[in-house]
Amino acid sequence: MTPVEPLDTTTAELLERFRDGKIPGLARAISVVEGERSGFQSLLHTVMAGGPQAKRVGVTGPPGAGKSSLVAAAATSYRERDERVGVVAVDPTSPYSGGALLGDRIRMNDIAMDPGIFIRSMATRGSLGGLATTTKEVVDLMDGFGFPRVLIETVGVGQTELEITAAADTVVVVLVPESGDAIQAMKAGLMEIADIFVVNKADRPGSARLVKELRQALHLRAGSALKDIPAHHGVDLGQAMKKERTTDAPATEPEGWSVPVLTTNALTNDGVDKLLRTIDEHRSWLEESGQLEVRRRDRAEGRIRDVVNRELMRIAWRRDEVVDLLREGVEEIAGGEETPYSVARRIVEVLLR
Ligand SMILES: Nc1nc2c(ncn2[C@@H]2O[C@H](COP(=O)(O)OP(=O)(O)OP(=O)(O)O)[C@@H](O)[C@H]2O)c(=O)[nH]1
Ligand SMILES: [Mg+2]
Repeated sequence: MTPVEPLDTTTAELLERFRDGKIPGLARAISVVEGERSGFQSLLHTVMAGGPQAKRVGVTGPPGAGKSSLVAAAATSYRERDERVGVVAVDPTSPYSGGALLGDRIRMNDIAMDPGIFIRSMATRGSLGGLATTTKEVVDLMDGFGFPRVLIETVGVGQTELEITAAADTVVVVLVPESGDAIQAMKAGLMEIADIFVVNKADRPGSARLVKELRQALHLRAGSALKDIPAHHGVDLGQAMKKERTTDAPATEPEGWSVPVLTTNALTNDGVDKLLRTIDEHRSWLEESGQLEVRRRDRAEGRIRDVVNRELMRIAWRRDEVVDLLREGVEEIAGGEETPYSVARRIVEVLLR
């Protein structure tokens, strides 16, 4: 394996605590990575050397849909089964930290004492508006620490919602009757990213209608996917599509996973067991179909790009020569001699020299 840079003594000591399974070691490693402190790349490199192991489940959806409540319910259920679980929440409102959410489910004392669960809320978003590279790195730390399952909550606001696929193997999209109809979900690109749809707040009016609409939308999508396949082997596609649209069976994706639409009430736990079973079923499908490998490769590619972008930016803005050109350029632009484009070009030329 290509070495990154040798571990300094502080990082080596930290790694030792981390490897010992000490929660403070994990917390410290997260701070180092979040702060991009010295040695963080070597730390991640060492931790990730074994490849991904954890089952990564992303939970996304519009603000207030009940994502945190569902994640808390799921985490509680895993703990009851003695499964260790890590939670990463990109959640500006962060109900976890105050214990408001988990308080009545797991006593905060128990959580503090329980090395089997670790929750990290992050208010960070990437500089480009997507899921921050740091967030994905924290997921990797939890994986490397040995949590067999990592739940990732991201609040869906437009495009960033779609980025959950860059961190999770299984994507659960949580909607509520108030969040709009299936057409909106389609427009937002949610049909493409959802492995499982959950209509939460099933106690509220309109949830049955949303479930029905989502199922119809999924059928339509499966139908149009079918339409793209050239007709051969004498299959009557028109007939097949008609049949599919009228059945009540879940829509089948081309690769063979039927995106289910489930209902939950995160306050009473209704439907949560079924959701957890479905997540496991999706896992089995990922493994058996080879999709897990495909997704992991896509993620690896995305991560290489992320890290190269970040490294290039560091290299660029750390060079005195570049900073000088920047300062001069600002003056030249003010004097009407240059534009940001001519200045940027000069900087890039210096970097590539
Ligand atoms: N009636 C009802 N209320 C729910 C249900 N699930 C969650 N809530 C309530 O909805 C509110 C938002 O829940 P959260 O779990 O914080 O939702 P969230 O999607 O994590 O919210 P953000 O992270 O802020 O986007 C809270 O007041 C919950 O108690 C449900 O199934 N039924
Ligand atoms: Mg939340």
